[in-house]
This record gives sequence, C-alpha cells and structure tokens, in this order.
Amino acid sequence: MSNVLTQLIAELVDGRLQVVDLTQPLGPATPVIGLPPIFASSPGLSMEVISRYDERGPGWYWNKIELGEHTGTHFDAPVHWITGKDIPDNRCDTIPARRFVGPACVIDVTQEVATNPDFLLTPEYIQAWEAQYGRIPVGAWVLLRTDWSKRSDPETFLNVGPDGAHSPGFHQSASAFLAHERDVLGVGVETVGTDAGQAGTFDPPFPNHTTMHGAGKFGLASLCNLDQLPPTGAVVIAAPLKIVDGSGSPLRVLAITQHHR
Ligand code: 23J
Ligand code: MN
Repeated sequence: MSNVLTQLIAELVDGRLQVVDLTQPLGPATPVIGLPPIFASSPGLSMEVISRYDERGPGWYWNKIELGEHTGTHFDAPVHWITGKDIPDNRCDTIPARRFVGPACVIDVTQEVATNPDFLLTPEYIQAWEAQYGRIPVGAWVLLRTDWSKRSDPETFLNVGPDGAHSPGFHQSASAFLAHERDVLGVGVETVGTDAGQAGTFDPPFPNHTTMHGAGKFGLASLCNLDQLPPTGAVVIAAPLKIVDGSGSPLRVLAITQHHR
C-alpha cells in the first residue's frame, strides 16, 4: 500500500488532519436562486415520506425527494451553460472522477465584501494573493471566501433589492485568468450561484458561468465553512451525483486539512 495513504489514515485517526464539511444542510428551507420572471425557475427541495416503520413499510423509513439540480450546495457542470455545451466530458455522468479532487486555494475577501456586497474579484487581487501565498497550481479549486454563508436568514442570503440581487462574485477577467492562465478545476463560492447577484446585467450576462463553463471548468455554489480552511494546503473532494446528462447536482463537498486551533 502507498505510504501516503497509510499516512493519510494515520493522521486522520490521530487528528493531525481533519475533514471539514463545506456543505450546507439540504431541505425544504434551502434557498434557491430567483431569475427574472421571463425565465423558467428552478424548484427547491420537496420531500415526501414513502414509509416510516408503518403500514407502508413496517421495518423501514425512506423518502421521495424532488428538486432542481442546482439546489443548495451544488456542482455546475460545463454543459450547464451554452458556452460549454459542445465540450467533451462536460456533464455529470461523463466527467472523469479524477477531476473532482484538487488542492484548495482560498481567497479571503471578507473585508471587501463587508463594505461592498457587490464586490467582484479581479486578476489584480488574485495576483496579490499569489504574491503572498504562491502561484495557484494547475487543477486547483479556487474558493472565494466571503463569509456570505454566515447569512443564515434566506432573505439576507439572497439579498434581493428592487434592482435585483446583491452578492459578490467574479469580474469576467478574473474568471478568464483562472480558467486560461491558471487552468483551475473550477471556482467555489458561498453565495447561491457562482456569478455575482447583479451579473444578469453584466456584458456578457453571467460572465463567470459563460467563461468557466466555456473553458470546461466547474462551479461550486452555496459552500460554507471556508473560514475553517487555510489559504493553501487543503485538498477538496467535490463529486456530483452521476446523473445521466446532468447539468449539475447537489453534493457533499469535503476538505481534508491540517488540524488548526
Ligand atoms: C441559471 C441561470 C443563471 C444562474 C444560475 C442558473 C446559477 O447560478 C446556477 O445555479 O448555476 S446565475
Ligand atoms: Mn448551478
């Protein structure tokens, strides 16, 4: 057996490494993105008991669930966007599993977002981060730490005003930099989607989806506990359900990281 796997298990057992759950609870109260009413909307989760140790099934409990693919903590596959529709291995059932695992680069913009909920990450900001923590490696998950997941009330989490939603995201040039200059696996965010709240008004609309998925990259939305990760050094596993022709999927996102505090 490979020494690194033996050591991984040993360090998980003795607590030098820990598993951080980057996933929000998934239930009927999980908020979903609102699009302008001219577009079809995605349903949140609904759940119905099939049986619960009763006449419908005396010894077992199970539920039926119905939900949009893009509900709660979820994965965006390249086929989700029109720019990624013809890329090979672009859907939930055809992406090689190797591409679900990568090193995490956590970019902390909590200070900027605290004073500007519409903050957009720029290539200049990323390069300043790299000057401090090192170059983002090929195949990284780039996670945007905003502390947005601490907005536990759906109203403040979605933050919709008369002029639409206000939440942070990526300038298109930052998405292009990460996709083309750094060849990341994808980006992860704490907000309801990987584009900023106002991104429907940008040119092009939803530039992060447009750019990332057009480059065959992935998205992770509604992450939490990014404040428990170091800027570099954690490994993230984000594997969607193998939905045939799936555009995305709710998933459990796990980070393995050095124990801290
Ligand atoms: C469809 C249209 C716009 C957006 C989204 C979906 C998402 O955020 C998503 O869940 O992929 S912004
Ligand atoms: Mn999505």
